Amino acid sequence: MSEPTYEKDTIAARATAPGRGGIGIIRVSGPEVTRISEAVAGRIPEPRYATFARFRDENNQVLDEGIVLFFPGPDSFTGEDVLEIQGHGGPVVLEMLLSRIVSLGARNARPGEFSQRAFLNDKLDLTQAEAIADLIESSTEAAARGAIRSLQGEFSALVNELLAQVIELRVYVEAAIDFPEEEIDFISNERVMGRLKEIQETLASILDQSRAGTLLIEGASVVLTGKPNAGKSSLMNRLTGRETSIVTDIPGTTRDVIGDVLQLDGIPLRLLDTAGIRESADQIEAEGVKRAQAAQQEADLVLHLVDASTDTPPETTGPREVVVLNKIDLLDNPDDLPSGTPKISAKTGEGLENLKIRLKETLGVSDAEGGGFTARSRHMAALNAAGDALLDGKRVLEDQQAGELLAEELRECQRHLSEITGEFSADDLLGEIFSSFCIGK
Ligand SMILES: Nc1nc2c(ncn2[C@@H]2O[C@H](COP(=O)(O)OP(=O)(O)OP(=O)(O)O)[C@@H](O)[C@H]2O)c(=O)[nH]1
Ligand SMILES: [Mg+2]
Repeated sequence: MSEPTYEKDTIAARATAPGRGGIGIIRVSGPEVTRISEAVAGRIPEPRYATFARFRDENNQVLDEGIVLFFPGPDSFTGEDVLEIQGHGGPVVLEMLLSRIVSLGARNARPGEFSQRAFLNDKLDLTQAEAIADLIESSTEAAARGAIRSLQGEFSALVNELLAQVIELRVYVEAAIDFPEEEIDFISNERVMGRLKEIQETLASILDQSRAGTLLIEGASVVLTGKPNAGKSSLMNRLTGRETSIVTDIPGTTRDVIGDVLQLDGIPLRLLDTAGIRESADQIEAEGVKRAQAAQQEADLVLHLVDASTDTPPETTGPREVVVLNKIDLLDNPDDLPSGTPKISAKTGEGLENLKIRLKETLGVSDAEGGGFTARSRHMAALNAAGDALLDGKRVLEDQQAGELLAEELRECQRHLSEITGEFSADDLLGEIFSSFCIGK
């Protein structure tokens, strides 16, 4: 492990949520921690032992009493000296304590600054730091479990394994280039192509798992579309269990795009009900149709509802579009409908469980509860870019037998993968990531 890079300034922030609570914790990190501890708590507590203390202001008046914990660097969360002051969780008393600490030379921490220091001191890699924020933000149990797996380094381990494979191949290719008399051998060498394929397969499997992980954190948007009266609003209300949208038997009821959320086995879905698609002379409805079409463009998934009692399914569908046959309660023989298309009744609830299974399959997360970890779109983008570099590398090898160019693409691939764990990341990217954290984390 590299030497911790001690920051000059000492930072402080309340680590517990604002408002009143049984206890409130202030966290301090940096070179001034021991001096601040002596001034506020009258001592430097024994490392990692809960120590009772009275916290005093500059006139020796007691502000509060509670527990102090001292974690000397480098074996602390940030890698620096860290002090945790646990007082009573009232906003005023904590503010007084924090002001006292700031008057002693600390400054208020920026959002995510403790985690950023942990990252800079090699305590966490970037995916682990992101997992902390994701864990705090988790809106479902599956997301929280996924974030914990990422925090424990499961995602980084997969990426690092892949990275090691890429580096190994790159070294091999570059060595062959350095000995041109052997390069001919190397190009005809099946081993290089075989290794490339293996790396592509590993990457594809990580991408698969990340897709599920991204959904756990970021969710997916699902747009309901179809002709007027197909039952979109009825299905919306069924799925969410709330009377969010107005349902009437008048075609053209819904005009605005109406959103509600739904948990689908731990995946947060944003469900959008829209106006039925038809030509309309009504100015308000026409605007609704326009908005419906715009919402469809941006959706992760489109549920195209068809009234099976009056209509037939469309012949062609888009890639992210699932056709659903509704109102099967009105049919004498619903089994005669084409198989493979989900059949439901928004009115009776029939077929809804199958529809949910189909939804998950289409989103690519039939097993979200399984062994998923959280991932972010940033990770997906980097994995995709790494995959593109591999494809290009394979092409130059096949078409031009160009070892140099292959090595170049492998370097590119390596760079994208290192971006994920933060080994190679631009400062502004880091700033962007950490500034989205909460203060005190
Ligand atoms: N029998 C039966 N009626 C249904 C079903 N789903 C919806 N309906 C009825 O169909 C009519 C239209 O339903 P909505 O949910 O408002 O349809 P919509 O697609 O939102 O219609 P617009 O907002 O006008 O585009 C209402 O009278 C519903 O009660 C179903 O599964 N079976
Ligand atoms: Mg409607």
